Amino acid sequence: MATQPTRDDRFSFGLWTVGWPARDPFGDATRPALDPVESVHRLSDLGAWGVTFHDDDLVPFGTGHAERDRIIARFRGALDQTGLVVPMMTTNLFTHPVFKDGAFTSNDRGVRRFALRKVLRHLDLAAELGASTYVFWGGREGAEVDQAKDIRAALDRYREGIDLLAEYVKEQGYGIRFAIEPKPNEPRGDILLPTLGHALAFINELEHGDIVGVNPEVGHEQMAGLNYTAGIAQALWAGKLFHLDLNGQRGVKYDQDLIFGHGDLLNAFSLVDLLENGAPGGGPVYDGPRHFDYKPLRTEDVDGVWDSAAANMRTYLLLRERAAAFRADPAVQAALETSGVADLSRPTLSPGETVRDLLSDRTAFEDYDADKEAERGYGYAKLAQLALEHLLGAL
Ligand code: GLO
Ligand code: NI
Ligand code: NI
Ligand code: NI
Repeated sequence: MATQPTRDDRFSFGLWTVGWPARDPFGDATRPALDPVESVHRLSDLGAWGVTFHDDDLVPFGTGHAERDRIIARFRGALDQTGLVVPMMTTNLFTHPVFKDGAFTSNDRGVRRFALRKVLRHLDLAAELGASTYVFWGGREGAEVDQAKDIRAALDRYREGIDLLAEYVKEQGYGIRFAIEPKPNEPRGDILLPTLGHALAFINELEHGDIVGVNPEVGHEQMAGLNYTAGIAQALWAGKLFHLDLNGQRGVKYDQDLIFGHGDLLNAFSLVDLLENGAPGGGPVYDGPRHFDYKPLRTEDVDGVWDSAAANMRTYLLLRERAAAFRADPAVQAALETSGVADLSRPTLSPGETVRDLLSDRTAFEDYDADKEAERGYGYAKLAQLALEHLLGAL
């Protein structure tokens, strides 16, 4: 099987990923800024399919009209030359000091109005460039001081903002869907919509929630100690997996944005298995971009940047290959059978059966020998080891 990426694999990268000059809270940049046009060419050469970006990644904050048009035209030239597409775009609502208390949820109304305008302008460009997804990562929507932020009011304003923007997209007929990216903390002490579950609950409260889904990031869920694959499965179940951010994270700590697979590798394996092969019991599948939101290590020079970009795709393809072998292995099929994995897809009540029928079914309770039934082993240890051995290429 191929471990050389092709356009069909639909790998995409944020301009801000490879382009990160590696400035961190404790140190200066260790690499020069990259020209977005060069990034497009390099990503294309590596076999990527798409490129994504924040408004300010391409057009620096505060750039005048004419210069903005020139920059965009030059960027479009690179897209045309390479055939790279722009599947997703997003807004930087976190770098400029004006957003220090948030964007849609700043206590300052003027900031909130400015944030909406900043998004609206970039949404118009997203429609022009044919992006189908628009991501909202509310990095500054949060607080450090409990008394400083009325969370209920902040959620009202968050909803007002997202609904207004969604209504605009519908009115304009842009055909763009929104994807909210949860994150528990960093840069704020606590961020609103900290996990995928919070985001799904928020979406349920929207007026235009039909075009709003989630963009879960591996590291963000793992920063909250959560299981990314399980979260992705729930987002699929809810019909809300509109996009995803792939990377690596090693435990509950700062947002590492490692190369995909360079964190919890077993979870990366189960993720690729789910994305590529679907759930064992069927159900909705994800057919969107395989988007990488990682940061090349600060220790790397420019060569290391491109090595790391290639590593994300190669790791994904290797895992895809191992996941296919896992599913095809008769020993795995037998282990799944022993574990009763497919049985979970069977409704607990039979067709037409009512709660009254259940109450009168003595085998379900009165005659049910719980102690005896509890003797069953589920065989999960064997299943886990089969997964691990396939992952290692031992089978
Ligand atoms: C930061 C986020 C950020 C978003 C990006 C897209 O932790 O992952 O990189 O993905 O702003 O909206
Ligand atoms: Ni992130
Ligand atoms: Ni991250
Ligand atoms: Ni992200």
